Amino acid sequence: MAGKSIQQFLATARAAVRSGLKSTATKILLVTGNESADLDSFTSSLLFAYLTDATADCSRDKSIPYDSIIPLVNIPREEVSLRPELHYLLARLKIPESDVICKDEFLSSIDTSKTDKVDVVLVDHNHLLSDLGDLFGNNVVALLDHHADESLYPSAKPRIIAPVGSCTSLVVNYFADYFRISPDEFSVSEEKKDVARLALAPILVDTANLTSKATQEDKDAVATLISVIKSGTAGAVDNQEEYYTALMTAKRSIDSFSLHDIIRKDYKEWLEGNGLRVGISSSVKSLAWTVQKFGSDRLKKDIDMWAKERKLDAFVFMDSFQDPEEGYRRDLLVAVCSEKGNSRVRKFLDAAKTELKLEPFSEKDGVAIQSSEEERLWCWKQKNLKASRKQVAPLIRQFMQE
Ligand SMILES: [Mn+2]
Repeated sequence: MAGKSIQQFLATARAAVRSGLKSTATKILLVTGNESADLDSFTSSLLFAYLTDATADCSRDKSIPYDSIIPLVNIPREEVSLRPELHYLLARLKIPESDVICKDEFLSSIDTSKTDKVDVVLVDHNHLLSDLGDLFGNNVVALLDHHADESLYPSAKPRIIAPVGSCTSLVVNYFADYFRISPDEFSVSEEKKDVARLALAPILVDTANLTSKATQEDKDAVATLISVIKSGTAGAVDNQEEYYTALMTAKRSIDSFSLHDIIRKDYKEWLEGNGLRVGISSSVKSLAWTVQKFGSDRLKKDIDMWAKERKLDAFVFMDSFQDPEEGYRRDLLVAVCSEKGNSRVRKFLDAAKTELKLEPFSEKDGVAIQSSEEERLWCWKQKNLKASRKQVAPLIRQFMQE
């Protein structure tokens, strides 16, 4: 079996997008992650698209009724540069950055008046938002995710939502047959090892190398991938710890970023049925680092500007980082951005204080930004370390929806 490598698959898909997908005969399967376009979203979509194609090639009846399978990075091209960990992973796998397919490139390649030509697979989210949602919200045919279930697309097949550490684990386990090493196989191909290396990256990052948030599914997926990567070698070629450390170092390399970039880098936004909008930024650097680098006035001003740009009613800035003394830490900053948001944010805060175990900063934390009733902005240490944006978003949205 001489299948396409993952690099060749992506280059082919990118070429199809470049030459245009407007032909009426073209039936497209679009596989997209969420709008944070983190490693998990990037990898889940590429992996699902590639394995859908690769496993169809293997079967005798070519039963996949698509002319093109497109893995999509759900951000405009210009935002790719805000993801140093993606840059690192692509370089390590020798995938040209120009081969990844971004949202703006895809949308200008298709005839947006013929949306019935596009079937959609959602990975790493279960609600297709913004312009993609407007265009293809009725075309979701499959979904695999690990966020709170919004009970949409009941006919999607498969429809797998499970609270695993990384959505990529769900994709790996869904395609377990592809990774299974048959007893007569002496060593798997380098092509397949690269697929496993790709899949391993987000799982290690999302579970801190299986030390946090890892479920049995994540552990099973990692065991599967490692056995593929190590097959036929003495085991010294790939080092899991080194891989994890290199990915995390890349992910934290944001020293050259502007504050505006830090705010928009890992950002998600929700528009509720009543027209209220909340945005949540997540940062790999502490609030203290951010305030020290840019100043509290500048931070407040940039939050203000961002809220206006995005028409927000509430804004949340979350961080997670390693404190040299206290270990793993989280902080939470919450800002009211409109009159409508005011009472709702306050109700959220009442609930969040216990739910997220919020505590005021102490002198030694050195965070030179003060909660201010007048400015309607508050910040805390978040002692509930398990609550990431996956938990914080549904909590604040519940009050925004009222
Ligand atoms: Mn994810």
